[in-house]
Amino acid sequence: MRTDRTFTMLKPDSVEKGHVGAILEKITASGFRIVAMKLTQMTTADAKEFYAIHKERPFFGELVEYMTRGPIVAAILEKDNAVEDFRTLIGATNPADAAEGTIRKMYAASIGENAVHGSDSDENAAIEGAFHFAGREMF
Ligand code: IDP
Ligand code: MG
Repeated sequence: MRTDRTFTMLKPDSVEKGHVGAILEKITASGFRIVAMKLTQMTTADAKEFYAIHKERPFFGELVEYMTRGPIVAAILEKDNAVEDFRTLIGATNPADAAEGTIRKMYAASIGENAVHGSDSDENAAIEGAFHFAGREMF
């Protein structure tokens, strides 16, 4: 299992608010190389599958509505220790708890609309990257 790749989505709120350029700048300035990237929109079925682990949670319906309401930027990122380092860069799920200078502290509005996704394990990084990209779209 490789340990140098993670998967991210700049969520619909980031696209709506025009934060894509600033967030990508912060990601690349932090040493991540963009391996794959596209503007795309998840269907309801896509979001239910992507977030299936949360299907029993009370916020699941709200999460699916949010993640499908507009385009996202999906990307695969490469760096040593990618998963952990990217989770550090984005900060806590709730921006109120996120460290100063993290992407969620800077750009997230709430625990629900929290600007960015980051994979939580090497295994999920591979699954999530393959969910959004074909092998020929990875560089
Ligand atoms: P993570 O994105 O930091 O890994 P998870 O617990 O995996 O956080 O939750 C997935 C996503 O579900 C969050 O990023 C957020 O968009 C949403 N979410 C998590 N907890 C809540 C909540 O309590 N209320 C509303 N939405 C939530
Ligand atoms: Mg998670």
